[in-house]
Amino acid sequence: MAIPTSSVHTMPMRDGTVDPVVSPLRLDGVVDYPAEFAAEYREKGYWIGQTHSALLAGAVSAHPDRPAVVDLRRTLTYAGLSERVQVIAGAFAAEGLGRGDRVIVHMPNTVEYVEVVFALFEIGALPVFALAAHRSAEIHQFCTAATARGYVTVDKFGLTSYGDLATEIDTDFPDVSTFVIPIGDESWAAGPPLPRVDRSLPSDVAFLQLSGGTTGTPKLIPRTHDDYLYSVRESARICHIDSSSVMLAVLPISHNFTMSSPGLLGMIAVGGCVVMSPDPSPDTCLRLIEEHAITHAALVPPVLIAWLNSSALADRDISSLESVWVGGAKLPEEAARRVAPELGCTLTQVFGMAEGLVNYTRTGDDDETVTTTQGRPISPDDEVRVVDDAGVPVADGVAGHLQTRGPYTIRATTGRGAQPEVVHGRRVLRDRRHRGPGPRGYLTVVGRSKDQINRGGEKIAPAMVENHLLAHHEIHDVSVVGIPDDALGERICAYVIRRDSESGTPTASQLRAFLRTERQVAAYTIPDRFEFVTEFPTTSVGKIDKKSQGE
Ligand code: J2J
Repeated sequence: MAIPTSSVHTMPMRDGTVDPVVSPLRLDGVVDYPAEFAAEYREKGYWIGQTHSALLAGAVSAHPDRPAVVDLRRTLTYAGLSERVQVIAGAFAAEGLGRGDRVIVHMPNTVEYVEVVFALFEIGALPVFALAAHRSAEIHQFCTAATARGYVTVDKFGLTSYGDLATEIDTDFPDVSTFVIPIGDESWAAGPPLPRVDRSLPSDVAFLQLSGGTTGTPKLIPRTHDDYLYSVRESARICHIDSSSVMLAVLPISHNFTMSSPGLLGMIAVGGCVVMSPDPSPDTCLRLIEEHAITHAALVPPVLIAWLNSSALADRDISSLESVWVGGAKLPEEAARRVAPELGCTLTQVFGMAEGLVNYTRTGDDDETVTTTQGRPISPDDEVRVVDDAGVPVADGVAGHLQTRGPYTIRATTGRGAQPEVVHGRRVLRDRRHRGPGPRGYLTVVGRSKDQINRGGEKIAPAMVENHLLAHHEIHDVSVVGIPDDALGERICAYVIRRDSESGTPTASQLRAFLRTERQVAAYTIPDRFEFVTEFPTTSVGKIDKKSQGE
């Protein structure tokens, strides 16, 4: 979705700050919640009129001296975080960034990440949440799709250097202000702090979240302060976190799961603490759990399984762990059953999506429910139905496509104007095949119906990978599919028809190198397997039969 520049301009005030009195921010291409729904969500107390900046301000006044964010280099209390946020907000404003500007945040799990994101909220700019794993190809796409005004990254992290990419963006997008943050060094923003006032409205789009999407262009998902923070507060309540909770951020912090279910924002909502893990390996994470008395962690199934199978488990005291939240991809039942006996904590299954709807298993659910279902929705006003291929609702317990709308799921209209069957997300939120909702509203994911590969929780649009491969001059055609995999759920396989079938080139390793160095795509989108064929299987209507390829 391309989002043209908003028509609302910020009003510089005499003291250089931005006028806090604002009219609604309009972004073309973003569909508002219909007025009657918005009124109901407010009346029911779901939307409380809070911005992300106000959320942090609340935590700062309630828990100024408690630790908020910790990484390998620094610990910030809520008061300390707030001070840095205002200074960095001042630096962004001095560069001319302000309300409604889209700013790509491309940073690893660090204290600086939290400072930057809240500084952007503070000036009313919209962070666009790139993943640290993204590379030049994806960042270029985001800059275009979001009509970005800013790009924030770090100099280097671990073995990865990000600074060169900033130079590239500077050259390719003259309108984009770039910021390269030296990790662990506070001197990069040392100017006067911006006074703390709300520079956005609770009904404004707060940020653009990314989704793997299903097409060749990235999908940017607009979420408002009101709707997102409702899901965050409820997630915190459902997951029983409070100011004594300590979450280990294992997955990329930009991902919707780590951000909000209940995630970083849930921890801030209750005054808890987030410890940033530089990587998801059992060695690093189990050590951090022991060192920081971690109580909670959000994990994708392959990471959970790696922890369960790790020899480090025997050497570490992880008794502080209360619960692991597991989602992003289907958790195998056998792994689910190992959590309580082997990690000594409870399991919460989380089935969520960046578009909105989030489901949790609940405390007090019987073992069968916790190990075999992906939970039930957060809100009594989440409407979920499961329909067949013709869009007709199926009976309880029968598999079909999921459709949903509710108080924190993005909206789109079907066809012309609003119709009763308007669903959130798209005309039909075609998702995995779901069984349910059963009588108690619990959902079980049983398969996939959308053209998206779920590689251990990382979502990949086959069309995106196909487009990059088609840029290779020795490739005639290509079809990318997900193939079943025990460890990751799915892996990526590319069926390639060479231009010259006799030549033996390109080889799989040449194609990997081509994607990595010439196309500069994120490593997780590079096919795990290449199959060289002379034709693709087709369906009876002549379309490529991806289903039979994936088998
Ligand atoms: C099976 N498939 C799942 C699960 C997501 C919390 C947790 C996860 C995400 C997320 C999120 C699944 N079992 N437990 O945003 O807030 C698949 C479904 C879904 C897609 C969404 C959150 N949990 N999935 O994973 O936007 O196919 O969000 O539609 O990245 O992941 O992917 P994403």
